[in-house]
Amino acid sequence: MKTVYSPLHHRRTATSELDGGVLIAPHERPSRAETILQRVRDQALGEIVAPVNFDLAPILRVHTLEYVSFLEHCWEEWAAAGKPGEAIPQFWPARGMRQRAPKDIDGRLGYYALGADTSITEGTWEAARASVDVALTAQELVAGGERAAFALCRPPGHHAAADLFGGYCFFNNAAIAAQAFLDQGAKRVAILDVDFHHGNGTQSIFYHRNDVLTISIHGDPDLVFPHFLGFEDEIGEGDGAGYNLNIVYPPGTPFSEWQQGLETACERVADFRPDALVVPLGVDTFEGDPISFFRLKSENYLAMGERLGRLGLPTLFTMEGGYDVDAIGVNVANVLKGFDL
Ligand code: Q9C
Ligand code: ZN
Repeated sequence: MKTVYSPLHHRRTATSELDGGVLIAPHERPSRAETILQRVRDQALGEIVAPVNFDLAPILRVHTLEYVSFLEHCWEEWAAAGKPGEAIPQFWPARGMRQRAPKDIDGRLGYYALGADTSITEGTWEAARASVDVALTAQELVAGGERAAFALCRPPGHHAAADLFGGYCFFNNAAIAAQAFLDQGAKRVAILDVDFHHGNGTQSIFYHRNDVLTISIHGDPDLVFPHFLGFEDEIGEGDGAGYNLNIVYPPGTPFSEWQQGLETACERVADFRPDALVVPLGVDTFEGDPISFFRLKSENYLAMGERLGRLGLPTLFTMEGGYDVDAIGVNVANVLKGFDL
């Protein structure tokens, strides 16, 4: 299958992630995309193509204009305010407080953030826009008749909600691509998120809708990020009731257990009879991942891809997490290889 890649991801080079009370070098770093690209090349998985530039319209189908404008101008406002470091939120509209975006940049940062793990930097906007272009270009390949395509998105997207950034995400690439399928005439789209973390942004964007089935298999949010969403009793609301499925596993989960969740998920996807499948693909389920707690092995990603391929659906993969940079290329390429077997 074809891979869509843009070197503009290099515009996001944050130096700080707040973790354990100190600023560390971010887990979500440029070498991630380069390692994956190199492996896709080495394994001759298919042509690597550059993205087309899209305007804001498909982004605004999913994100609010106020949020998009905030992201566009955040860095210049922060720098103009004379702040010495990267833009990191510190204050939130917590319980009992007003849910409104104030004028001050510290207030706006907190209003639009779901955590303090993701700093905004010079170039973040350009990289995040390019990441959406990558997803939408791959979406067009699939809509145009390709069996599948791999959007090598960086930064990732599945934690970003309509008006929230965090968890290393700014625009929800998978949700924007799913909406693009619908806007081009698809009746139903399924999103099956296999990243270690709950796809909270994707869930919340489609929570009240029955034209997008959202499924996520992830670490128990009682124990890990995103902490406040992703529990199994979240099944959708209103028209969306029954169209969200969360499958949760504990620390130490091996592929033999995880695979049962994938089977349940795939059966639900097949029952939904979607016109297209979007797979937010994170490989932070790997046993060596530094911030996660599942125990998948590299060979398991072949089986994962093979099962997804057996659905027989037009499929778009969007790159999400995975932080063992040495293994990320092998693991991602194994999913794509398994899919095409
Ligand atoms: N100490 C994705 O995989 N920060 N995002 C965790 C660890 C949140 C992960 C901090 C992890 C977000 C796309
Ligand atoms: Zn993740």
